[in-house]
Amino acid sequence: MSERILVTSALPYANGPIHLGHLAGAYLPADLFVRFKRLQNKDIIHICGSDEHGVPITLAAEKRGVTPQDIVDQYHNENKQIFENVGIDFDYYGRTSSKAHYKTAQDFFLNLYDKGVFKRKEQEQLYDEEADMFLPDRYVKGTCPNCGYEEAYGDQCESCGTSLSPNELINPKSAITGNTPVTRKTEHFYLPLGDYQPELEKWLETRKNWKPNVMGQVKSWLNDGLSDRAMTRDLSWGVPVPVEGFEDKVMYVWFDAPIGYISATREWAAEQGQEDKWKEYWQNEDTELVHFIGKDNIVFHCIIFPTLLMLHGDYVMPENVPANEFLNLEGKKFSTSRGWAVWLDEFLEEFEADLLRYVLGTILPETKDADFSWKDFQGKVNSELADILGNFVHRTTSFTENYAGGTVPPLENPSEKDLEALEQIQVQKEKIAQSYDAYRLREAIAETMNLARIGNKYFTEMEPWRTRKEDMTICNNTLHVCLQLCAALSVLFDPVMPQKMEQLRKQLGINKKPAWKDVQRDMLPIGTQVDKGEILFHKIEDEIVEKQLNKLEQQSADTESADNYEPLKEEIQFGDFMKMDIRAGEIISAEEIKKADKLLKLTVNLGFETRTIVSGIAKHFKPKELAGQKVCVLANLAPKALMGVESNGMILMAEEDDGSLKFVETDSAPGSPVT
Ligand code: B3M
Ligand code: ZN
Repeated sequence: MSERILVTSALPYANGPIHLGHLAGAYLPADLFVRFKRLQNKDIIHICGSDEHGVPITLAAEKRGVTPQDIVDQYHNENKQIFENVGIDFDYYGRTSSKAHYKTAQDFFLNLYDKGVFKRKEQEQLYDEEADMFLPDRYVKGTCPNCGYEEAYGDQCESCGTSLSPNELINPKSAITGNTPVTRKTEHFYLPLGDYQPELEKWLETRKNWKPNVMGQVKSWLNDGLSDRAMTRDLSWGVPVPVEGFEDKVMYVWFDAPIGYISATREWAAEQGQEDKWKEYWQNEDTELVHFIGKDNIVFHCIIFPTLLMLHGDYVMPENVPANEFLNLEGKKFSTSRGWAVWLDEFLEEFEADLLRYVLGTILPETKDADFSWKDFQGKVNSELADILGNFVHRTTSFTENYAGGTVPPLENPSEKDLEALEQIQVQKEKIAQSYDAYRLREAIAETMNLARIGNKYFTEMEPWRTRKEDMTICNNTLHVCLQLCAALSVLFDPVMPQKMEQLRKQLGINKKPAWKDVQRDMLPIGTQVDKGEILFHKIEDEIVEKQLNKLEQQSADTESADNYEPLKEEIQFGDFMKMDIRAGEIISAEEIKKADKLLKLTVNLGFETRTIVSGIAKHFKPKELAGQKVCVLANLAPKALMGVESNGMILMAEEDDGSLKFVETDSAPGSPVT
């Protein structure tokens, strides 16, 4: 390992809250690694932030009827706080809507533009005539040409994982209006990845220690042959393209987002008053750049961004990209739209962050998809944290308090077994460090728990409850060894459970946080005051887990049924509403209209006048049953001729999900305003 390490975690889109799946993909593994390296006193920084551009953001804004800025402001702040609450300790959490980011991204773009890297091409792209816009990426949905999934996005099929372009979708539909798009010509800058493939491959060959799941995916991209990728978009939300004639276009989100790592590092440096410090991390060959991401981001971090970095030339290339596979939930894919998720903020209302960090850490999807289940969560908390680690610490500290005067007893004439147990501190410490260094974090955690297992077993075998009556020297030796093991654990487990380990160190009388190198068999000086303190881990009862399972089922059922409702229309202002003049009315008579089987001609009493209104309710009501029906009428709607009859207003109706219609009734006197 080199002098300096720069760790980045994928910038989450600021379009929704963070769930357990996100945490297990990138942020927890990154944080474990960084905390371990910090204990080793390495020069390491952890950079992350919000990805605030791209179609996921604008679509979320459209759905909610707010601006993209509203969306990113909300989720940037929320997500930043959630990460803090779960103990993900970033050195800097930036955002790609910042001025500094715009500047960095535009400089980067111009650098490549000036070098003539981009190909300028005019191509046919999908266009929504009603919404009057091009439909890049997720603005189009349709059938996947690869697997036939009908809800595939214009950039990717979530069912089979194939990456797509909008033109490839069968039966494409606009995500905004549902219309079938037309095609129109538009001009964009393309990155001709194929031209740089040989150079990229040469560099990739030097990446010997990448995970097989990552290299496997990279190889498959390379085997298919890399093709041109558009780096600009016809959208209004994003970093403006700094080239004349392209002012109304923005950068492709995957062009600007990874540059966000650089911008955030610059902001981090500036915040410390050392403007140029970011260069030590990005522009010094002695720095190792490590990207923690989920598997769906592999192509961007292992192929596209490295190509951009290579072409720019001023920056370090990634040393490693230890991407994770996906985490499932109770055997099914996490899905925000289907309500199948455990949200972090809600989780943390019920459970301590360290419990989650431990359990998720033991099941990280490092080599294949993994599954989080509530039963498993309970099982690991109860049988590992409480029964092994917690029990070992509790036995040791309470025995010390009760029978050794509450201080660390000396080690006198240690037995073979005592020495063997002490030896394990060094043995496990090395194993754990090796695992962390190889990004095998599950293994690191398992080996750490193994030290607690060794301690627990040793305690049982030494039977201090017997020796305290027979030979206090032996009992003291046992307690001495166990206390040293507890002290070692309080550091070795620190990357995983920082809060709990601080609590443990307090109990053990360790006031200053030790470093990794301080973990030794004699870490705790003889005579140190030990306090049994509070129990570290409480068991989780069955009802608690059942409650969570029910909540998940309920949430998913609620979300599914919410899907059956018409989506809300775009937000309007109060003034828009006030323009409508709705009045109480009463139908006097109704008659059919020739050749119009859906329409009825109604005569309506509005108090101040009687009007003719044509209404599309013929399939639902018979003319003769309508006389006397109380209604609400939009009375200031411009007149319109329908099948030769002039209609002067509109009758308000409610439509149920089976398509049936009901009148919106009022008992008020005809002519009364409805507001
Ligand atoms: N926002 C995709 C994601 O959240 C994307 C990552 C950007 S990393 C530069 O999965
Ligand atoms: Zn597919």
